[in-house]
Amino acid sequence: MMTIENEIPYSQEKIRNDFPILSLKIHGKSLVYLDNAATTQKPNAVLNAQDIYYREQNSNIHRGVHYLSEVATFEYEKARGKVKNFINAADSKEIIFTAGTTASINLVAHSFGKTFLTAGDEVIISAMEHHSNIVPWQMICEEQGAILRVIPMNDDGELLLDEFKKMLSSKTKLVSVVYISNSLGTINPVKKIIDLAHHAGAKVLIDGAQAVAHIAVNVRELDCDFFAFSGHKIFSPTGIGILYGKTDLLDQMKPYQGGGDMIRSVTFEKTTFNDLPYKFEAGTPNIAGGIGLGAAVDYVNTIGIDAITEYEHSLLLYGTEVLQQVNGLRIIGTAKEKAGVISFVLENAHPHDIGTILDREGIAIRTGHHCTQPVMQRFGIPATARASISIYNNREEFDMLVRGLEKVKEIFG
Ligand code: 7TS
Repeated sequence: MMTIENEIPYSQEKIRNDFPILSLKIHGKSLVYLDNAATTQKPNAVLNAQDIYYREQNSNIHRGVHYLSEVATFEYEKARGKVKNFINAADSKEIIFTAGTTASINLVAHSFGKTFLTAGDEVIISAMEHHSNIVPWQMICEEQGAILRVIPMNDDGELLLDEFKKMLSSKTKLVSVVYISNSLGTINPVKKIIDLAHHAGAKVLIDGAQAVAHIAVNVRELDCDFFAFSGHKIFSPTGIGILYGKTDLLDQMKPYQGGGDMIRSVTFEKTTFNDLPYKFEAGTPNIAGGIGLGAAVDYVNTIGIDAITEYEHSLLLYGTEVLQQVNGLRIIGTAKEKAGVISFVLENAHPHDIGTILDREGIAIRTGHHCTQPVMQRFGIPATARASISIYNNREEFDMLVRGLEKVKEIFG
């Protein structure tokens, strides 16, 4: 077995020690956490930042002149700046705090949709979208009389770009696609998709939920119009996320929700809206979550996103190799460009049974449709078992997963 230390310039042992939950015993066994596509664990740096906020800085933001409010506002806005730098946005006002990817996509669907979509216009998504990048578009298309179209994929789980090209026309107003599929692991050629869509005059939203903790994201290089992600998939708390949007577009879009903080002045006759990003941030936000996300970005920067990509890729290759040796196991999602998500089915065993038996071994994987029912329909299966990787995982854990699967096979034959 290869050592990890020569592959990542930050020792595995140190990384594992940064995450207190990893030392838990589950059913008397050491925890093997391979459900990172659902949510990542949190390092001490993030836990401490949240704790300090609640113990020493807790106050509402953007309103008080008192000391605590100024400190809380400063820390929250500092976190916004960290996210801006992390994804290379042009300006902090393009970074909108939301509750997560789902909230970010709903914001764009509603706000862009109400501003720009009219009857007969088209929105294009792909066959491998998470439900959160399907349902909001179905809802707004129905409301506005627009048409929703879907880019198909091949048996490896790769999008058919030639089909996409044929779909594009002057009617296409928005293309919304996932960067990395949560159920197949496919890394989509989003730069190419963005360029093609722009050529047709359409705007592009990238669902970066599974990308942001695993590969470098540079929104200006991609030239995407919107980019959405969740904090909890990048070592931060739940209930915080980001919508990046280009200033000129966000400026033209109607606000999503009304309330405090998003206004400049209110009378019963007329309300004027606040500047970006506050126009889209109605109400008291998840302040501790935002500060936690800032700490998570610092943490990722300490390790280095490129080192993370490289390490996780080598672990993906190892995991794929050992899992393929399990008799009767079939991997779903075999794209050439893949990230650390391995979905599989096993002969004679339902994914839920696999998950339950592995749980008794302390191994956490996800089973089900992963909120991508159309992907399951495309592959003619009800569900998969899914192991998904983060920086604290290692080869021993994949060896344990394989031993766990051998137990499943003993039971189900
Ligand atoms: N888009 C993708 C690609 C996702 O993987 C997820 C969550 C979402 C959007 C929604 O993110 P949320 O934070 O707003 O819920 N994916 C998963 C998963 O694979 N297992 O649990 C959640």
